[in-house]
Amino acid sequence: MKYYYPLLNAEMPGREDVKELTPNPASKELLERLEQEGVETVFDRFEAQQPQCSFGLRGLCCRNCQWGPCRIGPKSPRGICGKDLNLIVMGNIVRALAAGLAAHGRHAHEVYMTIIAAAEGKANLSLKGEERVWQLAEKFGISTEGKELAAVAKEVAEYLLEDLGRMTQEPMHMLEAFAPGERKKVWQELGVLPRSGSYEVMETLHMTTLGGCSDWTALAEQELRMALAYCYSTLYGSSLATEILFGIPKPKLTEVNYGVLKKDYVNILVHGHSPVMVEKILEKINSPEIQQLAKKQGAKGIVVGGMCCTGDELLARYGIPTVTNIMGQELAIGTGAVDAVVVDMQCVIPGMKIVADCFGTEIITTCNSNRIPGAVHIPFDPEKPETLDQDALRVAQIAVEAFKKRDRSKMNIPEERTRAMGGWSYEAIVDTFGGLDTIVQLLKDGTIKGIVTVVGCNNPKVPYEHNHVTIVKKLIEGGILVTTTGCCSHALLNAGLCAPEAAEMAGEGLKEVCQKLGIPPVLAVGGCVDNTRSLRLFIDLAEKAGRAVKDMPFMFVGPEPGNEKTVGQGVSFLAHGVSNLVGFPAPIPVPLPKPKKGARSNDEMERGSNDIADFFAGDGLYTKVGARVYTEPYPTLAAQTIRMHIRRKRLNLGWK
Ligand code: BF8
Repeated sequence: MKYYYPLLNAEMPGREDVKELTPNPASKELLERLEQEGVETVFDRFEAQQPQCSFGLRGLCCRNCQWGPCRIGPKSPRGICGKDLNLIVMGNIVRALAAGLAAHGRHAHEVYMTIIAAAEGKANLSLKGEERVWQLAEKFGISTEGKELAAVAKEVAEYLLEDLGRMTQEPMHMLEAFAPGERKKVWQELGVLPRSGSYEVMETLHMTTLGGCSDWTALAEQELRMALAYCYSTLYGSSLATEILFGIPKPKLTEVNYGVLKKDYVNILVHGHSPVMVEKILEKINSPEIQQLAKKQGAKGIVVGGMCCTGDELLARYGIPTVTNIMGQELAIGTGAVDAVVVDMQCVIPGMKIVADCFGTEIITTCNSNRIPGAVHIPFDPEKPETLDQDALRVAQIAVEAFKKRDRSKMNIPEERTRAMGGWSYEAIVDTFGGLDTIVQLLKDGTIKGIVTVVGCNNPKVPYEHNHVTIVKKLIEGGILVTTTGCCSHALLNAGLCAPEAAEMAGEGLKEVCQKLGIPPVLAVGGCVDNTRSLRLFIDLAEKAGRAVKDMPFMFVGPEPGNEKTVGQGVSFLAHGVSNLVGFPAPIPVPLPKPKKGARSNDEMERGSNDIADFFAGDGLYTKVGARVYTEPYPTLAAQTIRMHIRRKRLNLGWK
């Protein structure tokens, strides 16, 4: 690989490495094409940034006040205020989690407010997930006697909003309703039960401001507290609330990948995270009025393709084909066939608009938090939902009218189309297997060796999508069932691992089960907020097995962590006792081995050490929650580490 960082004991790819290793031929084709056209992408900008700052890479730079920036090294082991390595590194990690919580919190807020708008009849939306409304009402202890669905849904949404904004020390409704009893006790003893998403973000920024908390272990506790707020007030809440609005997904077969775009059709990509306005836009796109408009423009029809988590949501509910993830967004526009990209919130990179301008692609923004200069802006505001229908119609019109402007000389759609199955909600998984008891039995008798959720972003520090696909192939070969979300799921969907035929690649046991049920060994469960579907599965399976989650053969894997949001994902699972494997060491300094005093050979090494690495990877966190973080950038070694972890858990359980 082109770049080697001895400080991290890791290598990073250059463009040529990416072209050689990326598993999707369409990505390689588009990369080469954009290179020929002289269009810059994330892959070029990554190279232009080399070498990256070694302080920043290890989390050793503090920019929290105007005295700094301060960098920690042998010459200056403390920042100007006196902060040491531990405080700076942990402060950076905890602030990243706060930013991630804020992002998912804003997403959750939009969904909760939309339920209220729908329930009050202000937004023209029906509540399709009736079953979820009654279930949550029961879990929250809301009386339903004599009440209409809408009234109960509104109360449920208000409970969820409380979890997002509570300022006083009362239990969180979602945590009380869904967390395992064993964990509540652990968290109570550790003193890490949170108040709400908003409160914990405020407290974290407060603790890490100049002259704030000087005890890194207290920041580490806040990390756990905030992860619980993140998990229950934003992720879990918004996943269930989206089901209230648009229904609980069921498995469905479709085709994905860049080849779903069609040259004579209007091609519209939907991108971002919030599934609210896009549902209405989809309704308008399917209306006779917009279909006729497309014909009038000379198109044979309209293709809608999904990117990032909005794409995952639509795949799950309607089988809308997904195209790509965060690092493929520029490549998708590079097909020259995309007429418009409709974006809502998060993971929409500024570089996308630059490529869009090269290809004449219309960008339409629909969230006031995610503005892009030069884009058409038609926002959705759940507190002013009256214009939702007319706004969605306008978005659909503009997207379709962009077809006329397409420069056909620049068009080059890769052929790749891949069969895939999406829609794996919690209920869909449990029902398909025939209940939790059956899954527990399959785990106990070793037919399925373990369940691993492989998720998260892309990161240019590893070869694009290579690690996702390599790791997962080796896991299913080893009889491990995989669930996936987010950008990772796009890599796995496009690689054909989410199609029932992929059962052929699975090891003995898992292969037969998947073939019998007609399902893939890799289950695409949705967008990143839907990681809570996998978490819920882990919690409920452990309960059925009569064990704690920490003892079960489960793991959380993020081969390409990128967005700040992923910090909270990993720590949420850790707090529940599920160990993590991450694909890149930063921003925790790696404890590199060093020669022993007087050593005469390279074999005589001492284990390097630092408190934060020990906390996450050693016994610090493990003694508190029964889980730790493994870091491995090389995918074959990563898969071996995961399989070893699963094997160790099985041995401890006495399962063969
Ligand atoms: O929430 S995986 S890059 S798209 S943050 Fe973003 Fe990461 Fe992709 Fe969805 Ni999740």
